[in-house]
Amino acid sequence: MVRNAPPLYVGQLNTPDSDRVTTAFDGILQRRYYTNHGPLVAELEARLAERLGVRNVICVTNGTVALMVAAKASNLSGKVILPAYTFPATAQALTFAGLEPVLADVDPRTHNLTAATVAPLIDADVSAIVGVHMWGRACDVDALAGIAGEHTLSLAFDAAHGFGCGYMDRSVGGFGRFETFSFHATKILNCAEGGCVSTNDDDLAQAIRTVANFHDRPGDVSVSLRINGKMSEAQAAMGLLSLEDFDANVAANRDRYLAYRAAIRDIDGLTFVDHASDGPSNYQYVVLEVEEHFGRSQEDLMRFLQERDVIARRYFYPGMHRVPPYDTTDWDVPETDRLCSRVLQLPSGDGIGGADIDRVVSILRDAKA
Ligand code: T4K
Repeated sequence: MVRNAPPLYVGQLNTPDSDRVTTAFDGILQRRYYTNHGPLVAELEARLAERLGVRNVICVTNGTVALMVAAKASNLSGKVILPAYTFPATAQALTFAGLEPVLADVDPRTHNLTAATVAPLIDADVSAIVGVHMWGRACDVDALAGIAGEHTLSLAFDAAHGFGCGYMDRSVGGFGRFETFSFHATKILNCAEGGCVSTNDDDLAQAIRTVANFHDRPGDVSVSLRINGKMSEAQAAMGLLSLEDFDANVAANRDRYLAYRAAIRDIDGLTFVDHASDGPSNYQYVVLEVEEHFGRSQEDLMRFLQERDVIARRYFYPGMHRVPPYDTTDWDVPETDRLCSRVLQLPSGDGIGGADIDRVVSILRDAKA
């Protein structure tokens, strides 16, 4: 195979220019303060809270730990309902927090949990519902709040994909008891690795701060278990720079999304998954569904693309419900199975220009049998 172009990845890094990184890291070296709620973490928390319109943001090591510590600090118990169609971290974080994940199916159009998919799974052992704003599309938070309220359940959201997204005119970040974000390298807002919990509940925020840090600090409360989930100053420095660039990066993502969408819409057998039109989006992911009449399976198309250095991904194949430790139950999640065998993510993020999109689309057209 002739290779004439660099590989294109899902979630290419948005990188701040090196002069700004050097200045920020020089500051850390001069202060000789690397971690444990340093000034950059405090500043990042304040800026994130302002941006999300919430009272409290607690920055931690990554999005998985954010969900783990928030679930632990919320004193949830027993079973927690979450979507089967999600990155394994959502369930694994809850398992680490001592909870029993119960996997619900999702809506085929939005790829999100709904009140209808949750309802049949509620029993006396369920204490909470955790929605996931898949690809940044906010869940129907009002419907989920309705069913949670009816059964006196806690409601929370894994907003790993959702920074800068919204539900109608409300920003993701303030829904439910808490929401958790990922600032992994591949996310539009990134700290290299990082994450945060957002909540309007001041008492819960204090409990999360205590659970996430062994070091005693004023305001700590009594909790049953603690862990080291601290964000470092280096991570916060990257996050602050990324936040400065955030609006420009969203605008660039939107241009890429619209270019892909216009070019792919007429390829018979590929369904382009639109971002929500009823609220803001960060346009982070470019998502396709491969229909049967495309003539190639999702796996076959992924390989075809990858052999041509287009490193498409099939999140979340084969589905968390099909791998340990969750595969011992016979979950009734047909839409999740359908999505796991159809969905493909195309290269996205910084450095993907118009010519790259033309190249990807031309390979998709060549792949059509
Ligand atoms: N909840 C949900 C719904 C999530 O989707 C995630 C994570 C979480 C919770 C947990 O959040 P974190 O604990 O991760 O903060 C990626 C990301 O690692 C993960 O954050 C994300 N969701 C998931 C959907 O995708 P991988 O293992 O497929 O990605 P990775 O690291 O292989 O990167 C993808 C491509 O990007 C690579 O093929 C190469 C390129 N790349 C990657 C890195 C890290 C680079 O070019 N440079 C880099 O530095 O999971």
